[in-house]
Amino acid sequence: LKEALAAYQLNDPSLSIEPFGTGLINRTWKLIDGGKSFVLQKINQAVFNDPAKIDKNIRIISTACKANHPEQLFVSPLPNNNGETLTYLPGDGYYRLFPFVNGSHSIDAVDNEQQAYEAAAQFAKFTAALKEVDLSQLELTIPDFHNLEIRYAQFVDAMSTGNTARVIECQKIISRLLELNDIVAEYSRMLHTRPFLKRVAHHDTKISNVLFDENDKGICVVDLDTVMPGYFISDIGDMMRTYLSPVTEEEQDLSKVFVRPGIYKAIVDGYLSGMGPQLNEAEKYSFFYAAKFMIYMQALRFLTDYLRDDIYYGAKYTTQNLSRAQNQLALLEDLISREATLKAYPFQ
Ligand code: GN1
Ligand code: MG
Repeated sequence: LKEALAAYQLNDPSLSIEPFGTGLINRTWKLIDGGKSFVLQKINQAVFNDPAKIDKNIRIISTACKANHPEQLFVSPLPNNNGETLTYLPGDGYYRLFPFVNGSHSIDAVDNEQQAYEAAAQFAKFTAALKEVDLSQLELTIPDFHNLEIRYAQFVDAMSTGNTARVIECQKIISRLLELNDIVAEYSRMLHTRPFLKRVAHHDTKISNVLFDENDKGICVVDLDTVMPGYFISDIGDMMRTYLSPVTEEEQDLSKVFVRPGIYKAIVDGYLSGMGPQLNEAEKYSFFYAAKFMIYMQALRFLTDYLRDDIYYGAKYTTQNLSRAQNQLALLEDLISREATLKAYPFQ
């Protein structure tokens, strides 16, 4: 990391460097340089093939946010020695450095309704603050990132082109995911009838992407690599996916994976607190669909990766991506079993 650090004049031999966070795609380190702390990140170029697009989007949204909502904290990448917010090291890759927000912490699983409410309110505030951004200015950092038709097609393709032994091993979960493809049909209807508006969406609203203060109040959102035009179901969906269950997507004991209705309500309420006035009727009635959409898509993505020998997410143990897919399917099954009561909220 020496060269990357030198690009930011971080040359002090006493600098401490430690791997940081639980992200699956980029590599992240926390640095402590005397009294100052930073977060250094190396961008995964197999996933983000044009990091300049990320840099451009962050510049656009940070400018808009600072102009219209100076009170809102926005963590922008710091300039390197050349004044650029993206550092390219030939033969190595792309890096950026962020200030560490003092007094902040993140969590990997939601313990209580306040955390869920606060996180949802932060993501709502984020999209609401960027209402004026011209969407045509923003780059698609990963085209079709949350396009469920395409994710489904990739899954079906992996069944014939993937690792044959794994395809056979996974027959049961494959059949169930195929059976649930009404969720894709509903997405297709949505694409054609366009009930949802495009806005600046975060596209990775997992709980670890929210900074909290010591009283569990939300400070701001981070991880802006997939910020691009999108639908609110992406953001609501990923909150539901990662906050509803008391355990993370890594949990292998499926009896611990279930939906907490109080958390569902806290997400809806928190999101409406910032975005209520902007959502249209169709959107307000689609919170439940958003949850189904994202949990199903993530189950497909993990299983597709397992069938393709873990080329996207990698795996710390052989069946990790299969087990993540099973975890997501268990969550989806429990969600679907509660459809009648959850869907009614908050429209009794
Ligand atoms: C990836 O790297 P991380 O943890 O922020 C993925 C998300 C998935 C998530 C699952 C660019 O996010 O879409 O929901 O893993 N990001 C990308 O944990 O694929
Ligand atoms: Mg991310």
